[in-house]
Amino acid sequence: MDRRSFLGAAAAALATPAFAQDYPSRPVTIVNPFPPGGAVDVVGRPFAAALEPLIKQPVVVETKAGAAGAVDITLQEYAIIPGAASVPAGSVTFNVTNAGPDEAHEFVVIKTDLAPDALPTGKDGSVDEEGEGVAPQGEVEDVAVGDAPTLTLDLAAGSYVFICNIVDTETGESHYQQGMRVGFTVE
Ligand SMILES: [Cu+2]
Repeated sequence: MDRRSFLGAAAAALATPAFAQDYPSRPVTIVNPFPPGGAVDVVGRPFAAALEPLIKQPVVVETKAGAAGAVDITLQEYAIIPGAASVPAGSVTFNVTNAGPDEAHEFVVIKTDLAPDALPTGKDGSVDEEGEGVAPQGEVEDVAVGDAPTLTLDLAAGSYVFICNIVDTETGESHYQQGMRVGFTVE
């Protein structure tokens, strides 16, 4: 449900005749699936305050963290594929899956204004995670084929790059150089 239909549904629910009688008999909770401080939150709290004397019941606006800030991430040879191009700032849960078919991967979240293919690298081709212009926010290491870990981070608005920074010890190939890098936006 988007913000507009959420508010529309809330207004419609309150416009019913039953509302003017003895309903509701218990505290009312408005669940806001968007991050605190967002458009719904800004409208929802004054709305709740105005509602309380009318229905003579406490009205609580509850923010469900992560309900909107979730992104599916598919790792494979050799790409990182986000299920969305952007997400609202705040708590973000990444649902990571390694689709393989053969190799373990990792998922590293880097805040940077650099292009995905322009991060500073070391001699082995891997990204220097302490390099200039690169601010790692968190990661999941050693994700085996078929594994599906989650990673929840508190992310500020800005530009990000997701990478897999594994270097194959047998072939010496860097997964980053092979294409496991993609840009992402937190709004
Ligand atoms: Cu990899």
